Amino acid sequence: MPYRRSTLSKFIIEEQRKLSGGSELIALVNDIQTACKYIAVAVAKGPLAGTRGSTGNINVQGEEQKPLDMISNDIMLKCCEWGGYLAGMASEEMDEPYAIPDIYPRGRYLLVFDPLDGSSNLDVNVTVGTIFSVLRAPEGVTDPQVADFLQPGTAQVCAGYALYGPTAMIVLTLGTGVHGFTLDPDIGAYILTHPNLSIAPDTHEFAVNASNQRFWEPPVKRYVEECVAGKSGDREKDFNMRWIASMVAEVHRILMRGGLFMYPKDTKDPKRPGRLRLLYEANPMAMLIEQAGGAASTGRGRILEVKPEALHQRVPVILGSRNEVARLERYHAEYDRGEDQPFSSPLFNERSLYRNATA
Ligand code: AFP
Repeated sequence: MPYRRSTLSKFIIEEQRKLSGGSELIALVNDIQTACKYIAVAVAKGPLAGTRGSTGNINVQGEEQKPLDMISNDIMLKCCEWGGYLAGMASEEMDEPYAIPDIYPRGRYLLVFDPLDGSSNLDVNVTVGTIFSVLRAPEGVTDPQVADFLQPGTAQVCAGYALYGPTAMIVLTLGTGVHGFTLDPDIGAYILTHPNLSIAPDTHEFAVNASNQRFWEPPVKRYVEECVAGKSGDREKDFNMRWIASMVAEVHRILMRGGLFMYPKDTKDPKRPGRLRLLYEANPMAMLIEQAGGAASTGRGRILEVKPEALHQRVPVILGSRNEVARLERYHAEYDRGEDQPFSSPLFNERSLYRNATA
């Protein structure tokens, strides 16, 4: 009996009863799901709607903007601006925060989002997604400035992503566990299909862009070398590797079957401590991962405790099965204390127990 299944709308109303003052938040999540339905249709139509290719524009990130990046961004703004639940919005695709038009009432939440994460995969038809995070606006703030968005991830009241893949899904947390909903195209509703997602503490699968190996710090090199060495190395077990270049797809895989994902700090661009953005990629994903029993770290500390200093700030990301994240944090700590295990010295190509004194 399909009508007996729980929908996202029904689920969040039932969750509201557990949350203090959650009615506005629930209504905001409802507007977000409406936006995600529109984006799902736009992504699915793709070349049929003439939305492939490039706009020729470069966004604040220095990345090429796809037509669907801008269409998805506009859909999020238009579906969420009118309800009276938001004081403001910020997005990967906008240099500055978005002011709610004066014709609409303003509310007490802030919405930050990446409207179409993984969009460089659109032309090759690989899963992409929308990542969203909800914060409370500071008390009394109705015209939020950048500083009002610069809150640590622990301040999030809701985080989630929409996934546009073989099926369209929304996975979200309101702070009481992680739950997955699959879009039923027959009725246009997201159906609860994955309640109470939980990540296994151990894994044999890791995801990293290995082409950046030469730019990694030694603790990351050490970890990946051990995974690649498999049974014949220190880990004494074989690992599998994945890299989809779409964070939503990688995090979803980890929520489904465990694993480790990392885009670590590297020296590829000294001005960038990492590739992924803190406010609308790392923080919402970190909240989901932690709520599902995993861990999310910069390598040297919990992502959710990073104090943001800029709207589009980047951060190193290591997340997934908690025992693997803990191992990487240990390797970083040993490296920082000069106690790391043998590693190849970039200068003398020899293995030494301690960092080369001149390094
Ligand atoms: P795009 O949105 O520009 O495709 O970037 C996707 C992303 O931010 C994240 O989803 C991926 O994990 C990561 O970048 C892939 O980065 P590389 O292209 O360097 O592998």
